[in-house]
Amino acid sequence: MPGFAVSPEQRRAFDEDGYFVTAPAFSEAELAPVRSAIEEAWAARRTERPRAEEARWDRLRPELPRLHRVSDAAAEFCRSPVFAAIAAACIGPDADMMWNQAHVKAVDEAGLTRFPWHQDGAYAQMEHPETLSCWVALTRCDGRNGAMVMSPGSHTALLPHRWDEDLKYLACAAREPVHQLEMDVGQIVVFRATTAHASPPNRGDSPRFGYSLSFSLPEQRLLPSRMLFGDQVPVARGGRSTDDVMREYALGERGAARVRGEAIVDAIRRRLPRQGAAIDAALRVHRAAVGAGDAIGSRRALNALFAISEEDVNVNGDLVGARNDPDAIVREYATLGSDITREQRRLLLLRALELDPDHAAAKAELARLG
Ligand SMILES: O=C(O)CCC(=O)C(=O)O
Repeated sequence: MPGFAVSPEQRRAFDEDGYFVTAPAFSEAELAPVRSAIEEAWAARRTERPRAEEARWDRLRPELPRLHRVSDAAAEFCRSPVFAAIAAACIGPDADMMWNQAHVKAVDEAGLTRFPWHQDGAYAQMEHPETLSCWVALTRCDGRNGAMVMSPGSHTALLPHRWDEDLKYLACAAREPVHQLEMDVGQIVVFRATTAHASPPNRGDSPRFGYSLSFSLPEQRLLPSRMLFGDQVPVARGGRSTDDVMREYALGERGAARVRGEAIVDAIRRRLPRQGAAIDAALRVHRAAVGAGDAIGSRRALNALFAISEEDVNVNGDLVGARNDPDAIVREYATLGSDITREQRRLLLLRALELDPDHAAAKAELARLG
């Protein structure tokens, strides 16, 4: 949205309350293709896991991660100048999107569409304290259909969390005061990784759609493992949107554009050492599209560039690399039935050990697996 900016009051609220809510930053028309991508991913998810317990979650409260890899609309949404402006105001002139996922709440059954109180930092604690999440309303949200509830001032420390087996989510104690948001389509709640939030069940009569994206400094690492985290999609460099920087880089402009463009490309090459050919191909397509003045083609080429990944494997309905909590992995492992292979089991345990090389239970299970 041209002219989108974070106001001084919003920036102050980010420091003092741990969050702020923007005016509508996207129109219904801008969000329509994003919502279609979510609906498509949700429909696909509902065919993936036949076991009744998992199928119930996929139907009621699916989390649909990394849509930027499968949908042009989602990829372009993630790199929107709106998020570049938020990142520039709250993180700094250089920022990456680390993670994106849609949250759907179907019409509730048995209270299962609620999210318990939690801090996103409990799932993925980053080195950089200014790490933030943007939760975008794709349907109007209020108390009836499960709008977000925030706890102002809760962001000063990471709280202890435990696994809520009923809701399959990490949960902390509720923190007073709490404030339930009412959000129109296109509004964003921007909050710190340590801001506690929750949401009640969807008691409305149609699904509620939200999209959550997290941003931090480039090449952020998880604590305590210091592993690089997430997708590292650049959204802002030198306070400018990635698409602008990459366009100037493709046009061969000298100076800052060239330095920033080269740094973006070098970082991708370092992270994906086996994908040199795919990276070169996407850059060639991008350069040709920019040269031809083809705005859609150049955006699509960047979508393809930032979707390149080392092979990640889907196990039990989620990408292995999407799991960030070694304890949760080992608990999940213990409940798995016979419908995943030995190799998939091994990959899960290896992921737990990647996150915490000293995880005793993961080590023991891996030894048992042989
Ligand atoms: O979609 C919701 O209601 C909650 C999502 C959430 O807790 C999050 O994005 O961290």
